[in-house]
Amino acid sequence: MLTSKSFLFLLGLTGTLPLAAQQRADYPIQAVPFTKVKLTDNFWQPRLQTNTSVTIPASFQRCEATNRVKNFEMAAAHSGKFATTYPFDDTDIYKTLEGASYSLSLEPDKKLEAYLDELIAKVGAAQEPDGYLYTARTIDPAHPHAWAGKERWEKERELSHELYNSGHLYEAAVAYYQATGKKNLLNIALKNADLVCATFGPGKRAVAPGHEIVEMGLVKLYRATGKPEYLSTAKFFIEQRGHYKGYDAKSTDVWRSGQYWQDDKPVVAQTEAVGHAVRAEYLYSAMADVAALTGDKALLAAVDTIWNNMVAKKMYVTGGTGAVGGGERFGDNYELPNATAYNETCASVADIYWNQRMFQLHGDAKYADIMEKVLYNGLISGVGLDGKSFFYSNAMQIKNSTGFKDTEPARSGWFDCSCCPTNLARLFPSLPGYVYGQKGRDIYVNLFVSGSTDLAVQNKAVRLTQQNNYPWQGDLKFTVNQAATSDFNLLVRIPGWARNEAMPSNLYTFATPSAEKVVIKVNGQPIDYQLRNGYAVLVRKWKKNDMVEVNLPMEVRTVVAHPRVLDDAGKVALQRGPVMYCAEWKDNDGRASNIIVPAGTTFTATPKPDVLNGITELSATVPVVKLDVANNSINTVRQTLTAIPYYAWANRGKGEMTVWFPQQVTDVELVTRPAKDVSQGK
Ligand code: FUB
Ligand code: ZN
Repeated sequence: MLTSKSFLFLLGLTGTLPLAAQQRADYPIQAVPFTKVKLTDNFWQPRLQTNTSVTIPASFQRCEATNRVKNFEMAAAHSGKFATTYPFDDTDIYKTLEGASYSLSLEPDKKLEAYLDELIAKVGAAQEPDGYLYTARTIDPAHPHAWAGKERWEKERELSHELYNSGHLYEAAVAYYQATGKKNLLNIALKNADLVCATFGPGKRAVAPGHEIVEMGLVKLYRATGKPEYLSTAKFFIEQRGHYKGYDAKSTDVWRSGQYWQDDKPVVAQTEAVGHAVRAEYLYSAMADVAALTGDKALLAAVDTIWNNMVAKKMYVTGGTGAVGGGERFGDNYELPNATAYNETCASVADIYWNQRMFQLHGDAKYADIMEKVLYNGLISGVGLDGKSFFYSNAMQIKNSTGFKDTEPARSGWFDCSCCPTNLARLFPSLPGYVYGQKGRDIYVNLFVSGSTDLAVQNKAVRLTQQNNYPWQGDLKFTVNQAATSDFNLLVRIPGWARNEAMPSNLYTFATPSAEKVVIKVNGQPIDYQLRNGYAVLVRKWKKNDMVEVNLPMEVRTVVAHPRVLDDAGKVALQRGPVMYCAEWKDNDGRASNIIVPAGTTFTATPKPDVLNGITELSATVPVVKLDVANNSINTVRQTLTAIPYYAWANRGKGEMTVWFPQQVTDVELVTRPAKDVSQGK
């Protein structure tokens, strides 16, 4: 891994950088890079391994089999016909390249690197002499993709995705350079970025990019090279939103009003998370980046307001976002339907990026609480335990009676629009980078994952080791290891859920408060600690082998939604630690929609190492509604409810699933006729 200094040196830029770029403002808190954090746990480490050994190879294989690679070959030859469906299909290659690069940073692999070099050569060959790179036009410029427009960029505001492709290219290029020190992909990206900066900007062309991410990508190039144009162009793009004259401000249609593209108002006037959720959350991530790097207070205030809106009114209890399928978008405030929940996997990926940045800006544990919620629930539900089947949308409820038509009841290997599998492929290997943060002497622990990290605190090396069996057990152990005594503050996140807060807003609350307290010991002695912004602040002169133990209460909690979430009225969800649970047909006599969880139900939590790659299962005896068709009657019987982690559903065939349970028979949805074309199980 190269440091940014050596990187600047290699680019020959150190001598020419303006002072402002050398002493640039930045996030007050730095994430400890993923290359400095080694995971040894049983929850994430196997997933990262699967990503490397299954997901990434499968992604490349599918990019080849579905002609995504062929598009680059044809663009290089300037002959043929664009051979896939969408003009952004190039990005599946970029995203997989990015994930594979992170993987290489963690685990060198000469064969993989050679394959990436071959692929990069194909990408380079498809680039036009001035840097333009977009196979959907270059293959046959006289007949570009229907979404691309006759001329370059002419449909960028709508659907061409030219700048979206660029953004993913930049992210991949920085990742590959950092992993290998090779500039092959980086040079392609810089050439493209220089064209973009020469084309767009004050006094040049203006556009609010139709699908954000070029802004985040430009910021990464700016960090890597120090070239101010990359940052100013990112800022320029963000500031273009809300100025297009062709919308109808009064329209309630998300496209006609411009909301779909977050283009209905200038960003500093935006107050709600709106429109296409992936677009939106990439925009908000970029707003945080630019606010951090420029100190733009109005941008910061806007992104804070939007975050509050999303977390208070537009997020599922699993952390999923983007409730509405039509437009893959955020709904209105409190519009969080279960039977038609959309929750695109990419939106969860984007949400991790955004919340990490918010944490780095503010140092508040609430952002890591959201990251944790998304990671353990709505994000990893997106990939099957096999590592090669994926959900595009993440349902909250599957009802047999609807014939599985409303939501996606089973994962698929690939999609025509295959953004989600490749987005997961790039997120997983970078996960160790979300565990710790540092600001001078303050070391933040955001995620609880066994493993170790090597830090430098005031130029002294400190190794911090975590041992735990999270998320299944709440006893966490941290060992501090360094040669000499060291003065630093260890800030351990005390999750909201361990402080009687189901969500850092009133969108979800626990049905009953818990009296259990978080206990912290240092070298075996209980200590009083100060809680600052959700972190237990442990101030100490640390000695070699000092040990901190934190005990988080792992009771089963029932969660209720804000009364304005109509679909959850009279219902509860089940949570243990950070994990949300669901009931699936397989464990519950073939149904899930007939289960009632009355107030006061007592649950047992049982470790099941052999079930679904190792889970803790919840069970309780509860009433369930049964039909007696022969006697034309309905009654309730007592039955064991078995609940599994939400992320693990749909790994054993197709059938009913629910996250929210009615508390009384009045709230059971008594539509029970099974659709004819539906079979349960495999
Ligand atoms: O438009 C590119 C990607 O395709 C979006 O991020 C996804 O929502 C899907 O529409
Ligand atoms: Zn997606």
